[in-house]
Amino acid sequence: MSHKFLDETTVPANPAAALRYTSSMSHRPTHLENTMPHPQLQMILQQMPKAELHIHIEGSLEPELIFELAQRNGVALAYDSVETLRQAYAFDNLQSFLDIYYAGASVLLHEQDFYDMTAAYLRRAAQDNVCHAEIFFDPQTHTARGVPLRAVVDGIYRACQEGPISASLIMCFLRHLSEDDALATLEDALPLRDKIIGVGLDSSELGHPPEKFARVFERCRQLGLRLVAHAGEEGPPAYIESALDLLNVERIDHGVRCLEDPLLVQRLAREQIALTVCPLSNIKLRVFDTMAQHNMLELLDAGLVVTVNSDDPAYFGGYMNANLLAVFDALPLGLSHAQRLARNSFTAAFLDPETKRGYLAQVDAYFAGLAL
Ligand code: ES4
Ligand code: ZN
Repeated sequence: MSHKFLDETTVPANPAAALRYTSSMSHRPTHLENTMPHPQLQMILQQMPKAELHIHIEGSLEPELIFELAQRNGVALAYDSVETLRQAYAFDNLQSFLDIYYAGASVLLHEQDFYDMTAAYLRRAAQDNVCHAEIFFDPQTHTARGVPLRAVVDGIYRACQEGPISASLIMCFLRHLSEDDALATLEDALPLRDKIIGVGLDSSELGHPPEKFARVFERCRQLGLRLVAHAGEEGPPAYIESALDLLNVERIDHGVRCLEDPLLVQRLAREQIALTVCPLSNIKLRVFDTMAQHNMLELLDAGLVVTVNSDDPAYFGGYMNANLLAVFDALPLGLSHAQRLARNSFTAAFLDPETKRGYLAQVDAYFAGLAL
């Protein structure tokens, strides 16, 4: 609770002044690390305009919608209720999560299912004042079950066209499958090229280094697709380096293990390569034991373009703002970090320069408006 951390009587009545107080505290006493940020800072984190750049749309499928779609489509589930399904969400690493995540996605069969899932996410993201989302989807998870790629892309795309926020699609290749499978998927997607802004690489990281996908990423680059890859979540810093050098990616998804290699950190800072960090995901999958041990502040202090994202919000316990609140709760982050994270989310987005400038101006106007 905030009153444990800030003596309310010392907080000026002017909220902006209270925030300066919060943001100027470089380090909270460790015994108070689990207190919530000051209520005014919480409100700002919630209300500030932001983009989400790392969200797997299949990871936004809430248990209720999984059951609804299972019933609608006559798909049998290994769980008899929403509660027992939710109870199964006890992961201790990436693979244990992926197994249940792929099982959840098995209820998605028709274009309408992909539409409903995406529309639910977009409505929820809008509540968190996300104004723009770049949405990952895993085509191979569905085509392997006989779902036509067109049903997947058209359903997700149709929801994105309808708002309430701006959104674009990033098609991810599953790294536990072969590069030939990825190449065939890309071929399949060519008629849908204009509905996709870029490609990514996800699923089981260890043992599946980026270089396995050098040819398919080169082909995507030639097609003018934007490139990202998961790297340095469970995998070593060398995977971040090979994603940059061999896949030519423009952003790194997760990337939190970069701090193990100081030269790599220098390079990421120099080249301003954005990291799409997912705090609640990192705790659920035990990349860090507790949020107080998360390296977000070190990443920011190293001058990196860090962004905060929800990854698989239905599985990891929260959408965008829950991620922001959790990390600000556990770490000595203040107002200036909030503004930096909001700006970074748009700076790193695949938006045209003019739209990007508009969003950045919105962020700056929002923060300038606080200092009344
Ligand atoms: C994922 Cl957290 C994470 N890592 C890798 N691949 C994924 N797919 C969905 N969530
Ligand atoms: Zn991810």
